[in-house]
Amino acid sequence: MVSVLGRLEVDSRRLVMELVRLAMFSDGVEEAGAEAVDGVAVTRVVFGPADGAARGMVEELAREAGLSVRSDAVGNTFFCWEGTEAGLAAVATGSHIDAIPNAGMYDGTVGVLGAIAAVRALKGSGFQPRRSIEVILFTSEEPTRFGIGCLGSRMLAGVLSSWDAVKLRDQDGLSLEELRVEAGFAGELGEVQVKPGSYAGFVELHIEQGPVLEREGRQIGVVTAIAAPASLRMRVEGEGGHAGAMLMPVRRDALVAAAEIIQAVESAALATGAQDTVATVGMCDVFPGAVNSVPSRVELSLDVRDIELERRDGVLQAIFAACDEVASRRRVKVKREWVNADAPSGCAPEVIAAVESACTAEGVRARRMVSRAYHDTLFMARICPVGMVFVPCLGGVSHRPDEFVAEAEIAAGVRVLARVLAELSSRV
Ligand code: HGY
Ligand code: MN
Ligand code: MN
Repeated sequence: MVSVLGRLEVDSRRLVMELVRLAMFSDGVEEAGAEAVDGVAVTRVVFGPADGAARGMVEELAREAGLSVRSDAVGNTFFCWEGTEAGLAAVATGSHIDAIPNAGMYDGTVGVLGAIAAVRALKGSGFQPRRSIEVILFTSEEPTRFGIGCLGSRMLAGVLSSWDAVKLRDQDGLSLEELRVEAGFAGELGEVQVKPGSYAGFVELHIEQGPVLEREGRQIGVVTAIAAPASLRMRVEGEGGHAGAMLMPVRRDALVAAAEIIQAVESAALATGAQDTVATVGMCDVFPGAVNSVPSRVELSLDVRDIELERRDGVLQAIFAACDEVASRRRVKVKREWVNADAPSGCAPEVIAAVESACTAEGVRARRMVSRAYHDTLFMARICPVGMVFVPCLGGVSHRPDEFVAEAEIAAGVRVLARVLAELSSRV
């Protein structure tokens, strides 16, 4: 472990204020009358007005910290601290600032603003990296706008081709092409994929989004693997009709069929008996959506994950079998469209070791763990050795306005991240 000059001074008060300031950039679609909870509700959809303003704030902080700024054609933005041997492959860190509707203010943002704070602390300690250190703001980590998660890191890693990316449209039919150019990201999508060997390592600071660290009184989670996410859209087609006049025996009610499918999704996940198997139907649109009309069509969005690929795919097969059974018994059609089905990623032993020695140097209580949430690290693992540093969140809550991380925990995460960056960027 590189002996970083002096103690790392992290101005955590300033960092928390920056997180609060960033949270003010929100598209504000909180449902009127939504249950009032503590915390700041943030919605920040990629290429929307709040996203643009938030990006501007982060760029300002990066420049202030002496980092250069450049963006690629899909909106990934790179803040670079040039190393003494800038010809060597860089070491990167970073995360995302987009937020799903009615989310919290720490998911992703801790990994972007915290990385800039780590660079400030390293500069303040007199450290000088041999390899350049890049803080990456990944575009569209959340699937909110285009349906697929980690759009920016998938393209950067070459997992999603520009041919497939140009087909992406949002719910209003607006294309990725028009939206990215309107947001100021021109250039060729084909140039987003980085050249092999561009990065010597990547480490992401992120909130745990689960209860383990808090429950065990640990300050840092040393991530060893990231679960395999799969998502798909389903369309259930029945027969619409008058809610009063259509007799029950002849009905082919799409919503009742969909309800059975949603139940089957939960049962298939529970049936594995493994706590790492999770499945969710997070979106359900009913057509025509009138109280006195029998639903003719339902669109469902499905999210199934597991740290073990075979087990996840077994759950998907069980769900498909249930769909076929419901379809024939209820005489409805169930159509499926894949959005993504990714393999899990393992973190690299050398990065895990660097995180653990940084925890020792900082005297923090840490434990190894898997991540069932996906992150941009899942795709950076396709092009370089990766690791993640988790900090605990209150009650394990995330993707909700009452998501919270204490200042001291954020500060510990930033100090550990800084030490890992110092270590990785000093290696030849
Ligand atoms: O869904 C996820 O795991 C991440 O928060 N986008
Ligand atoms: Mn998220
Ligand atoms: Mn996240």
